[in-house]
Amino acid sequence: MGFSADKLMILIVVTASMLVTVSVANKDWYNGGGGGGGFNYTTNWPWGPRNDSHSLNRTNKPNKIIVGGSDHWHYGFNYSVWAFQNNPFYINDVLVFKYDPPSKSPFKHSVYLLPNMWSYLTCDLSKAKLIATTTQGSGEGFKFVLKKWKPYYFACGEHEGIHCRDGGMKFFVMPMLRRWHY
Ligand SMILES: *[C@@H]1O[C@H](CO)[C@@H](O)[C@H](O)[C@H]1NC(C)=O
Ligand SMILES: *[C@@H]1O[C@H](CO)[C@@H](O)[C@H](O)[C@H]1NC(C)=O
Ligand SMILES: *[C@@H]1O[C@H](CO)[C@@H](O)[C@H](O)[C@H]1NC(C)=O
Ligand SMILES: *[C@@H]1O[C@H](CO)[C@@H](O)[C@H](O)[C@H]1NC(C)=O
Ligand SMILES: [Cu+2]
Repeated sequence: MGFSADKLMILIVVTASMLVTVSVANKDWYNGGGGGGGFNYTTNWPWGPRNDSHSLNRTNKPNKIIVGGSDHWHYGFNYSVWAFQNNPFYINDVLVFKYDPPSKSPFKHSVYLLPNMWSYLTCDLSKAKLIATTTQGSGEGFKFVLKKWKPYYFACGEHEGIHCRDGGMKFFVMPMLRRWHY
């Protein structure tokens, strides 16, 4: 598989997102969560306005975040953009993946964790770990707790990676440490 300009672009975008995440987290840290300290959430963001009610709620409680919001987990939604727009995520936040089981829908989905950035960029599922089968997204959805301070690379594993590659069904998050009580 060649290294196309497209992939290089994604790499740059992904790296930029990490920097943005870190800098936002630091701002929270230094301001004690005050009011954003002049960081304009409307304009200082790569993809414009976003619905970030979860991240602006400055409590120490973990948030429960539905992946894709009302779009849930489906083919053809840009989850990497969604993840950008919903940063920051915090340790112990819960991601909820919702999708219909094969009995209810012709479109099957699943959730895998990819081992590293490269497998994420190339949608290489060969070393991926299945965390939710095609049936586990039904009802209340599949819940995944962001337990550690590390990047998590999520992808749908269906159609030999096509959902990941062409369907936008991949994103990563780097959960931040939650501020202490104040
Ligand atoms: C952020 O930028 C938007 C668009 O320029 C503006 O309408 C809004 O008032 C700004 N908010 C703050 C807090 O400066
Ligand atoms: C943002 O999301 C929250 C919870 O998901 C919802 O209650 C709220 O109406 C949304 N706001 C906008 C502007 O979409
Ligand atoms: C923030 O979270 C607290 C605790 O979960 C909740 O009671 C409160 O309604 C939330 N505020 C907003 C604006 O979402
Ligand atoms: C998602 O959006 C980003 C930014 O616009 C773009 O670079 C990327 O190719 C999109 N991914 C898909 C699968 O459409
Ligand atoms: Cu899928």
